[in-house]
Amino acid sequence: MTQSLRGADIVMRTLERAGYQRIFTLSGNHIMSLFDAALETQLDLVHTRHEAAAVHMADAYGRLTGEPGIAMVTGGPGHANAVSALFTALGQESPLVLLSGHTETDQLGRGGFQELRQAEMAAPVSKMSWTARDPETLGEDVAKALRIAKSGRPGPVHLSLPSDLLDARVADNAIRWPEAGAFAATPVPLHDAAADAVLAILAGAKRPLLIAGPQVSNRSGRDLLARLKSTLQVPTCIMESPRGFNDATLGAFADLVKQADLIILLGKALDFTLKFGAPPAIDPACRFVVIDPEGAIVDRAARERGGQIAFACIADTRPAGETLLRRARSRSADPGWMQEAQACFGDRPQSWSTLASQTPGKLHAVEVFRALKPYVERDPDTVLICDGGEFAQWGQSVLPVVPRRIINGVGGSIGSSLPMANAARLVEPNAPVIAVLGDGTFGFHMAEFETAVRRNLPIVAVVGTDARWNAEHNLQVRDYGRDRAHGCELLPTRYDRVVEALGGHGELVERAEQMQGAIERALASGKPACINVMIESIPAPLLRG
Ligand SMILES: Cc1ncc(C[n+]2csc(CCOP(=O)(O)OP(=O)(O)O)c2C)c(N)n1
Ligand SMILES: [Mg+2]
Repeated sequence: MTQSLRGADIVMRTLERAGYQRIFTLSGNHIMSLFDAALETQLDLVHTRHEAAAVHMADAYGRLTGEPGIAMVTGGPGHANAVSALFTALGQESPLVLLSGHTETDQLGRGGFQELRQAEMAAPVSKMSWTARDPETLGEDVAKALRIAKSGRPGPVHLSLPSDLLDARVADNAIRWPEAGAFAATPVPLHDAAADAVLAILAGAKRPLLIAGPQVSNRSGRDLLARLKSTLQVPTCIMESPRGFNDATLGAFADLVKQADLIILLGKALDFTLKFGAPPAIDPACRFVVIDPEGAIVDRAARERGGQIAFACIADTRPAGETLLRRARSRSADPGWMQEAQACFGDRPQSWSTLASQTPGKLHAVEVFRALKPYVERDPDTVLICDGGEFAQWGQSVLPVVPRRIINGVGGSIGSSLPMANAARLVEPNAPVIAVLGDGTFGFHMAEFETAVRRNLPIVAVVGTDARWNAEHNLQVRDYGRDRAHGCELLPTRYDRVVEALGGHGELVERAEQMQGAIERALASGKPACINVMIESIPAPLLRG
């Protein structure tokens, strides 16, 4: 007798074959066959309280491991909830695959249950988005999704799975299992001649700068940049903040970039974060080298800066960096420029070391991060996640850029840090996982503390409670006047008690000297913890105008 498998079994077994152990999910009618099929595999279903949280978890997994995270949600409303989170992953070039259940094929166009044009809905926020058509080829669909997510510029990919395809039985000999190579990224190398041309241009530059894109903002990417810096003798940085030149992490970047005579964009799109490369922010005599996995991005740079482009080519970012290193000859760089760059990146106002709160019962943001700093620094594997408005900006400027730091990213979408911290805890079982977020931001996914308690994921969330959506409040004050600020008020809520009620550990901090004890107890509790710090409502630090 011929054996057979359900479409759902083919999907789950393909993921298992690809080496996966975990899927981030939330149940729903269209995907219960996949839940059932998971029982025949070693796959662990980590389920969340909102579909966007499942996607944010897959995003964090992708950023930390470099392999696509897998999110699985139900069709219609589940898919709609999940799509918002793809925006963050797309902006931050994070590889992930979103698998969404979907109305039965024969109900399409007839008002089927939770019918929605899902692939169209996900298309603008993913690298590729499609609906599976045949049960026989479901495995190939999954492999293709994984391959696209990590090829070229990494990013999210969406695949909708109609429930009738998942329920269909396919005879063993009709199943089209993907070839072993079908999971691997399709490489686009930087050829030696191209690398030599770039190095020759670099040799002629006096004040070069290498700016990389968000995809290198994890440990291996930062390591690559450090090697490029020391071998090529060129200052390097990652532009991954929607604040662009005002990214507090980059110190006096605006002063530095203004002086550059050559900017090498290594997998960094010439976009708003770089003021489109235009003067006066960047010298009109500055030349650009563009190395990017996407032809469209190379094209765009050429349209923006035409005559300033000294060289441009299509190549994968990390392998291109390695090729440059391999082809590099010793370069006699100006040590003054390297030192100046170092000083600019590290530039922080002296006054910060003594800043203190002027308000009884509330801390200055700097006091919070001064206390947190040694805990972030003491373990090289620490994962630090910064999320939200002004409070998190202070965090990003005062705390060190540890190799495993995660920020909202170029997309500037707030709210992902709690699910991301949970995913980071699964990836990193020992070192501290610390999320730094505003009180408004805390509300997006506070129910994920239930996920953390249920799954025994001891994270520490440091929440700056200023009873405000302060970043937006500050925009109102700046652009419309103090008397026209409204619609951004919150309550000074006891988020620490919310977390206690969900089974975690809570700390309330109202004075600077309480910080250290609160951090120690939170870490020692072994539970998911929230340190709720009452803070002064102050604007984000602005290092340069
Ligand atoms: C998904 C999303 N919604 C809204 C915004 C706009 N926004 C940016 S920062 C911010 C305020 C954040 O408030 P909070 O977390 O309390 O931090 P604070 O600025 O008060 O320190 C808002 C509403 C955004 N960037 N992303
Ligand atoms: Mg706030």
